[in-house]
Amino acid sequence: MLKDNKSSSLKNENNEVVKMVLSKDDMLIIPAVDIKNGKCVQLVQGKPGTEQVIIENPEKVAKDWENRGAEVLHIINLDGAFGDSERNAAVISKVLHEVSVPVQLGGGIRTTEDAVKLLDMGVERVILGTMAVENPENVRILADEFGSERIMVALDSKDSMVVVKGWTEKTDRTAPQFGNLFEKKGAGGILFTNVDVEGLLQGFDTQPLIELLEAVKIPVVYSGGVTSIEDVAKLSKTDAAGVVIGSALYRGKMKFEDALKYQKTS
Ligand code: AMZ
Repeated sequence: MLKDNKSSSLKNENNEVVKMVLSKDDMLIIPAVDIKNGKCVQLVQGKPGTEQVIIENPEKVAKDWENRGAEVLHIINLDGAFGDSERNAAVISKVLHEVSVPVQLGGGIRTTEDAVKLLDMGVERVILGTMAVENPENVRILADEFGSERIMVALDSKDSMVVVKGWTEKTDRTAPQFGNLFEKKGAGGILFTNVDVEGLLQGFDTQPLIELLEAVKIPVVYSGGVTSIEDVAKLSKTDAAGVVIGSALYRGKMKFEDALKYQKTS
């Protein structure tokens, strides 16, 4: 695919423009490729040492999701989220080189320079967690420079409060509160993760998502505890603009092709 710099549009091999912008009218089914120590892993509630899945060559995993029909990929640099973003730099650049579909990427983007570097490398949307909480004005700076569509904020919620720094530090605000703030700062989308249920493969309650959707106008992508096809069906009845699925796909609880049946693109 060819990419127009900063225009947020891609053209495929047939010269057709591929839609990149998240929308509440759509629901994208987005596979997660979480990277730790150069490998694709799945953690339980984001805790290091709980790896349930460890696969070599994340770039091959990413390419496989693309070949199976993923229109967007969700890549997380877990070492980055825990404070060591350099560790997976080489493998992330391999992933970006390997795949053609748009990538949203987060974990360890702690300065505007980190974000600019990744956006210039072809990441479609950077996901900002800790930096957005610590310096909300950086959301504004990046949205002004690259366009809101390319700036997503992560609202990771634990016991109803937003957590940062690899989910180890609690803030004093809820997801709707930070959602309002980041929307004002120009964020184009929100990744909402329910940390309490993430990786447990036991489903989730839609209420926290619905509360966030009511508080903001920008698109919200849901993540956390999505285990069965019924969970995906449940989300398709909300205004979620997408759903990130990790453990359920890697641990055989759900077939990606079945989940794709619930994908809505306008
Ligand atoms: O699994 C974890 N412990 C974890 C995780 N998956 N911690 C953070 N993250 C993800 C967030 C967000 O997408 O969901 O990393 C991103 C935020 O990273 P940072 O470095 O910007 O706070």
